[in-house]
Amino acid sequence: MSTYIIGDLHGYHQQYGVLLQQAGLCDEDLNWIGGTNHLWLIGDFFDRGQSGIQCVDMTIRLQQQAALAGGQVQSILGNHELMILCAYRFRDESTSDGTPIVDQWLHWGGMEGDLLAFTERHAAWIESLPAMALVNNALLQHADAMLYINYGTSIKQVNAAFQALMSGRDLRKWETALTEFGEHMAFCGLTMTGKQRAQQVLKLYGGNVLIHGHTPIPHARRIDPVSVDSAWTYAGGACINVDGGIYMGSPGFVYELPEA
Ligand SMILES: [Mn+2]
Repeated sequence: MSTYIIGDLHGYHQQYGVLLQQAGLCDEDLNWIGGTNHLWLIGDFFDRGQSGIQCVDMTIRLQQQAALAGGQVQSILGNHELMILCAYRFRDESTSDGTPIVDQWLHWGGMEGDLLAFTERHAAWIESLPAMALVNNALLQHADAMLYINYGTSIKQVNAAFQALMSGRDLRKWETALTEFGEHMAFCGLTMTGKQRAQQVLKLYGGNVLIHGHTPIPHARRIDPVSVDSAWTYAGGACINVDGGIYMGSPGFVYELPEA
């Protein structure tokens, strides 16, 4: 049994299908042939590209097929899932500075077609996603940001706090969380500072390596997206970025997580 991780899809379902076939997890009709293998998505299915809903629908279908085969498909919550859910739940309301929620979401890269196709089923699926998970002694979280510490000091607490936030209707709390998710590259910057932050997070939540998406590797490394076809290990080996930057033109990749 192997565990695979796919990074931020941002509405590129065709590239998602290509990656699943390349990894031997799906056939050409995009049915699960991955047997008992495990697949994790790191979040950010929506926005920028046109087909966020298709990315999620494919994932839900694969979850059902994989479960029948004794495998698993799971996902971490990304900030763009929180954004579209916010646009769906609060579509007639405005941000604290008076911007209509839907306008704000469009500004963040929202695609109108996704919101039109969004149903209560998609909302329930997003609300069930964990913000963090420990898999093979690797800590999986969507963002290279420090916000998780504001939600709890254990993975269980953080996941419960995000689930409470998403089932609640306090728009100001959603705004706070989305603002906090705006942080990127908390584990980069000055090498020692970034590495120390990553080690702090790992010490708190467990795991010997922190795996995240959220910041496209071509952006973080200032390299050509077309050349990005593998994960980026940095901060002295403490962090692995799995966001290839598919929406920027990277072919993307599937990261195989070593066994613990
Ligand atoms: Mn993100």
